[in-house]
Amino acid sequence: MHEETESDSPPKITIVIPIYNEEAILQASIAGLTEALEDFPWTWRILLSENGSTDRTREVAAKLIGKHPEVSIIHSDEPNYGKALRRGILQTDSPIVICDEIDLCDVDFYHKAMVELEKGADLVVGSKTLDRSLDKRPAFRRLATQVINFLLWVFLGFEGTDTHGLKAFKRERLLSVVNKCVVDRDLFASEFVIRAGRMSFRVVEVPVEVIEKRAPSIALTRRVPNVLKGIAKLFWVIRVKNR
Ligand SMILES: Nc1nc2c(ncn2[C@@H]2O[C@H](COP(=O)(O)OP(=O)(O)O)[C@@H](O)[C@H]2O)c(=O)[nH]1
Ligand SMILES: [Mg+2]
Repeated sequence: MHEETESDSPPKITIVIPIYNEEAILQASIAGLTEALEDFPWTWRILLSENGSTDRTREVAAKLIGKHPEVSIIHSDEPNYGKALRRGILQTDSPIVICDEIDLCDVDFYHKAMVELEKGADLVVGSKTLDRSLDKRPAFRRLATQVINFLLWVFLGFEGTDTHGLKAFKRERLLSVVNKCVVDRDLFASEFVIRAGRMSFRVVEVPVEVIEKRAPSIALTRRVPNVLKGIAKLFWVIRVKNR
């Protein structure tokens, strides 16, 4: 159900998916996602936001776009998850943005999120740690999520249960939040959720089931220094400078 209406209005939803070195699963993930969205009750498009890939990701994406007119891609050179997400959000003109990941493609979350947005939420966060969530990632990554949540709670006053991963929101309402964010890479997603709460937007969490199609492309240990640096910067900007 991705045909656009007679007018030139954008689809109701843009699904923004940051991708980096995903040649192995990109084709199958998008094929599966477009198929799962065939009976989706809202109009949609998929925007792949790629940066810095050194494998055949862009080549695979180009072939996909030829086959699926509802899929498009933007590219830049520096590998950076946060920048990719931000660029995708700013680029689209759909009223609703859903942020997904290529190893998840969780249409069940899209349904749950649309219900919450229609009930009045501004931002819906898919949480891996609620009672009804199911997190099939290895124990050390589940622990890492808890540790990050704890640091965000202590240093930034975060009161929720997850910030990284699946999200859906009303784009225009949340643009001011995106524009206030000062960190990129992994921590952009956390800053976005925390700021939305601090700016009194209605943030709702829904439980998600996380069954990844593969392990992360960048090892957890390599991400730690940047995450700690990001938390320190956010502490300074948000808690000390109150910006
Ligand atoms: N554009 C872009 N996407 C990235 C980058 N790093 C990870 N991603 C994408 O972000 C999503 C989640 O990455 P993943 O490696 O599974 O890490 P996880 O979120 O910790 O599980 C996937 O769609 C990746 O392709 C990056 O540097 N740039
Ligand atoms: Mg993953």
